[in-house]
Amino acid sequence: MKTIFLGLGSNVGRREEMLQAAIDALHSPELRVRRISPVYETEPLEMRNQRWFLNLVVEAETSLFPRQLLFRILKVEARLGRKRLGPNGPRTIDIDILFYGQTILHTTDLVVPHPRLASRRFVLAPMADLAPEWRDPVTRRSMSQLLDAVSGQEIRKTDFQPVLHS
Ligand code: PH2
Ligand code: MG
Ligand code: MG
Repeated sequence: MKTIFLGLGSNVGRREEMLQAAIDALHSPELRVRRISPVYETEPLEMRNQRWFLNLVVEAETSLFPRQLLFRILKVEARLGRKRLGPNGPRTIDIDILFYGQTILHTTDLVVPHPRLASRRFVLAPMADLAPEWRDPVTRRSMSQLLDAVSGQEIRKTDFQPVLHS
């Protein structure tokens, strides 16, 4: 079993319901969701004139290999009605693999850890809430160190907390 961290985001429709539905759909015998971070409302990065996102991170344990995990995620995204409107279009749900244990992986369809996580407060803040001492195997820095080094993106914690159904 590997410990993994997934980043979830939604900026279309009923964002809270999308996040809860995604967590419910991910949770399975091969992918046990263990913890859910606080939810942040976050200014869109790398895309202009869009609604703010709700973002969170989940910690899970999985017996799936990285590409199996990717295909599981793509299925869940499709089931929740994600339409791919270009790389930076608005999204009902986006699920990204942030970390797969301490594994570093570069293939044409999958790069882990997520290549842009070190510059994204919307990833680092919920990551640091769950696992401040977790180290990025690429930079060797902890989540709280990486979070301290980012600036510029507006985020705020919300009152919404998804639940973990067994
Ligand atoms: N996802 C992106 C690009 N920009 N900005 C925020 N605030 N939250 C996201 O989840 C996000 C983004 C690409 O997937
Ligand atoms: Mg993404
Ligand atoms: Mg994605």
